[in-house]
Amino acid sequence: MADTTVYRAGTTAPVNIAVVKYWGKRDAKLNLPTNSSISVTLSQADLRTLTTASCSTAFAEDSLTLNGEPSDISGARTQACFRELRARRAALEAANSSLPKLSAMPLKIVSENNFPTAAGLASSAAGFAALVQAIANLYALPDSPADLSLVARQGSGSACRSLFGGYVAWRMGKKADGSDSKADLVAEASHWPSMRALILVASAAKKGVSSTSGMQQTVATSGLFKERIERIVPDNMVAMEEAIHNRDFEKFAEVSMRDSNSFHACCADTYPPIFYMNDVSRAAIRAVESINTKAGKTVAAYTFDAGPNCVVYYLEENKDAVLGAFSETLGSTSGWKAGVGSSAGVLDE
Ligand code: 2P0
Repeated sequence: MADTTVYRAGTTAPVNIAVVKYWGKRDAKLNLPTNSSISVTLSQADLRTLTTASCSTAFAEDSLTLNGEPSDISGARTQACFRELRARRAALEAANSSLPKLSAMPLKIVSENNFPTAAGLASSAAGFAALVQAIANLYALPDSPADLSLVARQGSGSACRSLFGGYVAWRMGKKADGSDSKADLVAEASHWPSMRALILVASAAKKGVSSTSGMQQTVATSGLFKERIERIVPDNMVAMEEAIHNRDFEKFAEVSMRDSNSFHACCADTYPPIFYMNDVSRAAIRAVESINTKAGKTVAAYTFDAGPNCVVYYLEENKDAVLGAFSETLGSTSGWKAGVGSSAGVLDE
C-alpha cells in the first residue's frame, strides 16, 4: 500500500524593523540588494507569523493558506524557496536511502499572523522567514540560520533578517550568484535588553506603491539614491554597528532617524515621486522631536518603512516620557508596544 503518512513541522518567526534600510536591488531575480542593512527583531510575543509545513503523497499539489485564505504560490519567489529547500532535502535523501522521500511530496503550508496583515507591518519578512524555517524543520535540514537566510532572501529581501533575533545585519555581498548576500547576527537581544519599540498605526490601508516596484523606480530615476548607496549607507552601517556594540542609544537613535529620512528623501527624489509618509507620520516625527527636546537628550527615535506607520525605539527606563507624550499628542492612533526578541522558534519537528 502507498505510504500516505502526513509529515509535519511548525515554527514561528518574528517581525523585524530596519534601522538602516534596504531599498534597491542590483539583481531583481535573486533579490540582491544595492546596500547592506541592519534591523531589530521584535518580540514574538507581540508580532509574529506562525507557520505549519506538512507534506504527504496524499496531497494533490503544493498549497499555501494565509490567515485562513488560499494564497497564490505560483510566484517566482515562493517557487524559488520551495525549489531551494527541496534541493537541500533531496541531497540528504541521496546520501541516506533510509530517509523518506519528502522532497518528492506536495507541500501544504498554513500560515497565520498575530497582527493585521493590512497594517503594513513588514508581514512579508516574518512570512517568508517562517515559511523557510518551517519547511527546513520539516525536512530536518542541518542548515544554520545564515544558510537559510540565503533562501528566505529570495522570498523577500527583508525576510533574511527575521531568521535571527536581536540586532541583525544583511550583508549585501559582492558575488553575482548571491551566495554571499546573507544575514548575520550583530548582537543578541540580551545584549541590550531594555530596547523597546512602539508601533503607531497611522493607517491600516494597504500601501499604494509596493516596496518591490517602489525601489526599482528609485534605482532607475533618483540621483540622490547614488549618494545614499555609495556614502550614506556605508557610513550608517559602521556607525550603527558601533552604537549597538556600545549600547549607545543617542547614536543608535540619530543614525536610525537620519537613515529613515535619507530613505524617504530618495523616495521623494524618485520620478514620479513616491510618498509613504502622511500627515500623521509627520506629526509623529514632531512628537519625537518634542520628547527629545523636553528630555534634554535623545530618548526616542522614529523610523518609517514603505508606509505611513511609525516605529519608535526607546529604552525601558524612558518609557514614561515616551509613551506619555504619545498618548497625549496622538490619542486616537492605535498602536502596539513590543520588546526586542529572539528569532524563529521551533514548535515541533
Ligand atoms: C527594510 N523595506 O529594510 C526596508 C525599509 C521597506 C523599507 O525591506 O522586494 O518587502 O520583497 O525584497 O523586503 C521592504 O522590502 O522587498 C523592505 P522585496 P521587501 O526593511
